[in-house]
Amino acid sequence: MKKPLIYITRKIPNQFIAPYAEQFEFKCWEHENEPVPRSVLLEQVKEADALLCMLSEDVNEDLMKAAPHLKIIANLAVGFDNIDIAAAESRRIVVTNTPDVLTETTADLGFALLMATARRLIEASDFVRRNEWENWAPYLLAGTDIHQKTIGIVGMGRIGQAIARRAKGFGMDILYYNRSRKYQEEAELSARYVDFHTLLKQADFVISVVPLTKETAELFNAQAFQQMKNTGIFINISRGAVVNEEALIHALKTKQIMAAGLDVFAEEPIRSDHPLVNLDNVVALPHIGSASTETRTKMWKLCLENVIAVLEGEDPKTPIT
Ligand code: 8YV
Repeated sequence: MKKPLIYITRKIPNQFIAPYAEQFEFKCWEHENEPVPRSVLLEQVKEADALLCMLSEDVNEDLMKAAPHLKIIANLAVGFDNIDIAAAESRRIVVTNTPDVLTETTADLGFALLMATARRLIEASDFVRRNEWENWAPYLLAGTDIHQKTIGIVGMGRIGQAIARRAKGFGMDILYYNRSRKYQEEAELSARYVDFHTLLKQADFVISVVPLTKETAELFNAQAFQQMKNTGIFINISRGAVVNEEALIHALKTKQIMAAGLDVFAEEPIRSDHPLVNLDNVVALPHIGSASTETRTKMWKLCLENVIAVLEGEDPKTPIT
């Protein structure tokens, strides 16, 4: 009998697929660092029973049409804004993501960005590298404190809560805004539920942890940045498109807000001539929220477990719906 075919859109370390090689056939795009060209992808998924894909793939109706045998789409990410969920549902294709396994790693990165922007770590490191450290001076590269300040967490899901736990350890006041109020969690985290505008006005650090949806697209617009404190710092570890980048650039240039730490951008990857890269008050990272070796291993494994479960007629561990 023909083995079910699992198509993977990046080179996957062999150790992850080896345990399943007897029962399943694997076809993988040959590069780890380059996305599969669309035309190749459309051709290669033709016979696939399962698709294991990355955020960089637009999994739309055309792709699903090109893969008529598809039973599951397993995204190597917790976000799934790259997948047309309605189209998958109408074709009865299961969609899975990788929640939980990346929560703490992504929260670590969020906090690292917060600290790097507040204490100007990248600027300071570049200063030493450029051999400009000639004297000590009282306000040399002086940043702003983190402890005892107010953090405003926009999106109190798993990662938002993990950010709150870190903030609690730093003695911060915690405000949050979420679609629905989380009574139990807010009590445990000593977090206070406020509306979006109050959060913007009162927080010293505003951190975006919301998924990208129709409701959150450009949530952080000109009006939002105007409401933030002039000493405020904006951190984004969710999706670039929740921000109106023109408005953010304006707010940073005119010192409406003090700084931004960004792991995500509206169009990725960005190049070094992107206006957000060339501002001293921005720390820009290449979407590495969950990029620790340990977590990547867990993400690959979870994706494969989901794929195998569905191909064997069982329920996947982490379906989206
Ligand atoms: C991924 C992410 O690191 O999970 C998500 O939604 O944005 C990140 O964790 C990355 O995009 C890999 O697909």
